[in-house]
Amino acid sequence: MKPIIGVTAQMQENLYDYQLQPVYISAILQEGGIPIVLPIVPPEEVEEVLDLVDGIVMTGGWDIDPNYYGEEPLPETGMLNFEMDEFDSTVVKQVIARDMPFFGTCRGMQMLNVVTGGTLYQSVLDQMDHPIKHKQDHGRKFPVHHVELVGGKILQPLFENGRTRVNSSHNQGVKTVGDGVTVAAKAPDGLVEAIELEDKRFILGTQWHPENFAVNGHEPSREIIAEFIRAAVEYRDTRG
Ligand SMILES: [Mn+2]
Repeated sequence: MKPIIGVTAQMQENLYDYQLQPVYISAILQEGGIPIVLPIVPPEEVEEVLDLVDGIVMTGGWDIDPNYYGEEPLPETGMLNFEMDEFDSTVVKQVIARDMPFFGTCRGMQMLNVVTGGTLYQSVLDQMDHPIKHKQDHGRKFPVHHVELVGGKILQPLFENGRTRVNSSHNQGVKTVGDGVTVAAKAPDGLVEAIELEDKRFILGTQWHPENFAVNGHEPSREIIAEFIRAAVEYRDTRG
């Protein structure tokens, strides 16, 4: 049986509108998982929702409320959604407690960092000294900047020369990392681009979107998702 992968969606202004880029679904299907899109439910219902799945893909989306890491919002902070922040942060907490496989991209990676006690740049462009371009104007199918693979157990073995070129579509970024968090990749301007919880089965966040490369046959990106799916199978088989 294929593993069931819960995929978070973005809630729009209207409570009844969800948005999800189909590429997440395609990439999970391609590597042998069965994706299901998760509704945003109150924190007390998250546990039962997680009982239904073998892994979580936390997708990109709105900025995270800076109150989560003890800051007042700067004018540069973008759109916030309080129900999503509450749901996503609860999911991350419980995923870590269960040691359930987790792959977060963009906002999903930032949420992993914030939940573990890290902080964010509310605006990479305005708060970093000499940032490179992190909000590309072209499609995510094409890269914009390099990253160096600097640590962790998941990503580094997949990129032989220790370096790759990634897409980039973010306003916020990791400023300080959380507890137990390993920095797995860095951009040339020093910005953290991937994090892992090394003592867990598979908990990975990438600031970029490997799913867009994976569906176009980029082997290391495909392998990131394939390894996540394998971890979900293992999790399912060992939780009894
Ligand atoms: Mn970037």
